[in-house]
Amino acid sequence: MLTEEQIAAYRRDGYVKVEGLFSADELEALRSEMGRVIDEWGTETKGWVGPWRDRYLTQKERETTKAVFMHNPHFYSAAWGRVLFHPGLIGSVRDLVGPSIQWHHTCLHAKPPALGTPFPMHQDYPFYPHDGPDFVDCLLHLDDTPLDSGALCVVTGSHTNGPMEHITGPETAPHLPTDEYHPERVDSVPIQAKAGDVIFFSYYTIHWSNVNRTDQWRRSVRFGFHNSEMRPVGKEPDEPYNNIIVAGFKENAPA
Ligand SMILES: O=C(O)CCC(=O)C(=O)O
Repeated sequence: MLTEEQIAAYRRDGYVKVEGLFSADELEALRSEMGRVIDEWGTETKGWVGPWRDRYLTQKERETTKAVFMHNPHFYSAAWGRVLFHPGLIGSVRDLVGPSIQWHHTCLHAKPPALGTPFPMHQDYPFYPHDGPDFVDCLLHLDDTPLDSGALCVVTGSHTNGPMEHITGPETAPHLPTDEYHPERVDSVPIQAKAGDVIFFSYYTIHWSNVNRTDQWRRSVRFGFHNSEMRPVGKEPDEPYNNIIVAGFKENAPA
């Protein structure tokens, strides 16, 4: 599904952007169904909370950012359920971490026009720690995402750090310490995207994104998939850690 170059880029850089996985009709259905899901079920918040906001936003902006986040769009729309078995998406994930793939989550991150919320520098690992590297996040863009819409920015090669210490707690979303990890201190690469593009990135890859300053929505949906041999960290052996197998077979091997 992916080329040798794309697979090599993912392994080297910790991310790769892939175009053309979805047909125009598939994309249009996903865009319009998501619009309906947001209209009927969405709730606007100001976005992730935490002390990091003081370092990423002016005082006025801190109170006026907007976000619509939503898990499990397939609870509302069959089109979104079918994506979990989309040959192009799952074939690509298999090329990166396969052959046996377990779905972990689907989550909408929508940044409304003026002033869609930013995200601080972080890895996704602390949100859902597992016992290996073969966990890939797939950011499907539903809208064209130019730089000033808050495009995803990644720190190239940072996945080789493995899991890093994050600021965590009940009052904050996990994020890297802002004194050390802030876009002004650490170089990152912005990945502008077209609607339909998917950015595959390791859950170890450091990333962030800025506010949406355009007059258009910037909607993207993150799918998390991992090799089915991996197990969540910190769960008792008898706790359930099963979820939908979207490719291959989950063997009952010791973790
Ligand atoms: O959608 C974005 O810009 C970033 C989202 C993010 O940080 C994440 O998916 O972990």
